[in-house]
Amino acid sequence: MRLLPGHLPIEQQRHLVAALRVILDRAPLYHPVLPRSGSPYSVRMSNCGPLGWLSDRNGYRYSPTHPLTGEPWPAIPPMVLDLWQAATGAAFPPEACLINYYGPTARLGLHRDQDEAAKEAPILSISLGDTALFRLGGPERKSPTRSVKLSSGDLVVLSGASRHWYHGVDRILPGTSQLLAEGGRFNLTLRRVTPP
Ligand code: MD6
Ligand code: FE
Repeated sequence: MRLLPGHLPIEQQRHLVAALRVILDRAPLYHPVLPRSGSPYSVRMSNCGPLGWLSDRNGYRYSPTHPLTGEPWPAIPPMVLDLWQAATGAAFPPEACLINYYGPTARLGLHRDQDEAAKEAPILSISLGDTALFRLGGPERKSPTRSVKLSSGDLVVLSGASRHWYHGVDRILPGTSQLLAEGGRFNLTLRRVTPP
């Protein structure tokens, strides 16, 4: 895992939040549920890009359309595509940008990103708003883990072995950022889905 702390200057963070607002007007945050149990996530989600990641009673999958509006996802903002190129050095663009929103008590359980046919493509994450306590593990669910603080403007690149490591968000630290008027945290996770 490569952490790029404070990579995004505050003006770029504000610019990105403004772009997110436009995206979320068209593709509203919704409450996803876990496969089988149907229990709701505490995180709300939306997507931009040609494909969006969905979790519903039937499982995890990528879809070209929003589950509630039925509309195609909005495009990934050019600034985000530039960040992908700069941070990953990949010769191909991402196809999916998952937008996670964490209120003060939201968390995300330990998981691996493994629904992509492009198994070896890097993943880029961009954090905006309140600081998160991110948990990074290893290749097995029982692998030792460590806690990493992700602050507004930080980027994380998972590539190589870490592309397949377990990770999650233990909690956010409310009130640690002034970026979002409503408080909380956005995380963008950019992925290649189909083999380039
Ligand atoms: C989050 N991030 O930071 C959740 N996945 O809110 C992820 O699940 C994640 O940060 C793959 C690669 C990087 C990540
Ligand atoms: Fe993940």
